[in-house]
Amino acid sequence: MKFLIINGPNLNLLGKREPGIYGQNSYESLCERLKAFAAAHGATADCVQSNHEGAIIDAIHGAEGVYDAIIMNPGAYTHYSIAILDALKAVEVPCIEVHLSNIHQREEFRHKSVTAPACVGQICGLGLYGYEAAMGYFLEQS
Ligand code: CA2
Repeated sequence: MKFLIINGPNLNLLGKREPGIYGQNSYESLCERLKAFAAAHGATADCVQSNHEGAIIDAIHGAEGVYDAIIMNPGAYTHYSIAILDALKAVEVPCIEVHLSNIHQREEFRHKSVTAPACVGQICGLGLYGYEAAMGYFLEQS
């Protein structure tokens, strides 16, 4: 299986700020870990991070016919990007939404995901493991 891992705004700062919420691992180590997990299961994972909504939409469009599944943490776009919701609906590549933190234990405005309805499912609160759990789900389905 070929996975595309998309991380949205500010996730490039992982490990540099707010370690109490997002953990101590850097974005680079997250990608290394996910690539290693994929390889250990006979799969591949490409990682993309952007602070720009349009670039995320382009990555989703570009996944069609190239990747078997998307695993995406849309960051704060989760809570208001109808454009990302529409992009997910426009492609046939299945997506699981992942959040490092438990968005339901946080501010009210983080409880709602506008993008999750276009996803197979949503995993939150499990830190980096959430991305591996998402890959594990797709691997088991294949
Ligand atoms: O819990 C998650 O994974 C979030 O998607 C992270 C987003 C937040 O807006 C969502 O509500 C939940 C924020 C990502 C910010 O990432 C940072 C990482 C390190 C330091 C500062 C920000």
